[in-house]
Amino acid sequence: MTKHAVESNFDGLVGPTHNYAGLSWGNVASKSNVNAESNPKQAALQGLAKMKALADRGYTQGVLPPHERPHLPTLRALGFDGSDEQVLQSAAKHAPAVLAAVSSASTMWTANAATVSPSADAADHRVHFTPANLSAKFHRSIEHVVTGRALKAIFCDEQYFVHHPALPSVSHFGDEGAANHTRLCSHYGEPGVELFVYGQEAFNQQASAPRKYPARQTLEASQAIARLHGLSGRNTVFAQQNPAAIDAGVFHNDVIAVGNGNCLLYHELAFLDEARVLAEIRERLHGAELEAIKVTAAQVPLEDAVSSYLFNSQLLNGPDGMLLVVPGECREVASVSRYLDELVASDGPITSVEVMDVKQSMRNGGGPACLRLRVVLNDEERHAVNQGVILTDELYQRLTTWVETHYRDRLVQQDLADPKLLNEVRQALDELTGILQLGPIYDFQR
Ligand code: SUG
Repeated sequence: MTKHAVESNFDGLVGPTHNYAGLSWGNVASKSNVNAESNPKQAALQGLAKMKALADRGYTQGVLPPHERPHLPTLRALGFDGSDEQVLQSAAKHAPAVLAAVSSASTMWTANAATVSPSADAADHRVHFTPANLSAKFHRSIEHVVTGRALKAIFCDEQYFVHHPALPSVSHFGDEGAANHTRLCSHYGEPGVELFVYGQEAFNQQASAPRKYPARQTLEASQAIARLHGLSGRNTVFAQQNPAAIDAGVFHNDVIAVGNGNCLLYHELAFLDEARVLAEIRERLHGAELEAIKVTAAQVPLEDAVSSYLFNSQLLNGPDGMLLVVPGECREVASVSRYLDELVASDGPITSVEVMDVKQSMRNGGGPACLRLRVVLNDEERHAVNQGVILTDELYQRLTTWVETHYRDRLVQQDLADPKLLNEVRQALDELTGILQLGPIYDFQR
């Protein structure tokens, strides 16, 4: 029997050290804004405003906490010692790039937090979570331990939820989580097709690979996740990303395609073998008709897709068709803005577009879809979630006040060595775990 289920979105709350350090080779926005001054307070408020707008529309909206940054345990593991102040000073003097990496607020992009498979797809009928090892980038590779703790604190009932450790943290199993994973289905509560998109095969050097920029996700990692989650060949499809797209700055599949329900919106350069991918999805879609909306390069050139982040939108079920939540930049790029008008005027499943301002995150290559982790939950599972993280009007007000109280409105690279910043972060996060009822998830609390 099909159970009623909804898609909930868990957004990453932007952390107090949000800054532009140019850490992500292959991510065009990150490189072009290196050393720009950031505004962590504005970034966090923009993220909260997006969450509130979707909660107000009736979507189940959750919050995932930022991590402790700068991350002192990592600096100590790398040989910096003494008091916290000495560790920071020494790292700033001898290894400023390392200090920048351990200070990134990159956990805000929770599409990279984990891969999640709904219970309707899994052999044991439980929801499966695997935090992404994010091994392609040092600053992101330190996320998965605390991400795992946060997910366990939120989805804690073992009757419904299964938590796997991250895959081995080596390039062979590079895993970027839900940013390379899309689920298509007829109803959320029914078995669906899980589409795993990878950039490269690790054990087959002959296979085509990008030349300029790194492929962060391997086929072998995607296959391992599917095995761990108890998925079968009948509900999985593996697709290679077009290497030309990666070389144009498409570092995750969610920069070039987005799916929801039976609808897949994608650019013609998204997949290497588009015909096979679509045929396999159609074959496994359990009776539902796939609505594949292909955007051609003539409609939206690849570089416009990357600069506008058209595909890094949230595609959501609405009362009268689907809603596409796009970043403000989409209205600034002529080809994309024109395309969006045509899209909603057409007879297709996407009937409305809403624009969100997440510019602070966009400057680091993170649009609306990067900021959220989708978790499909049936009614019983939804009740089993730690309700402390579900956004209500009251929680929104509390978090807004919390941000206004603790966040700076200006941050540059030199500030990262400031011991006062570390204390501000710890004080803020200590309070936050109380607000969200998470318990002691941070290293400094243990
Ligand atoms: O991993 N940017 C992130 C952006 C992640 C976007 N996520 C998805 N597409 N789902 C990344 O490249 C830049 C940080 C800096 O340069 O300061 C950064 O990590």
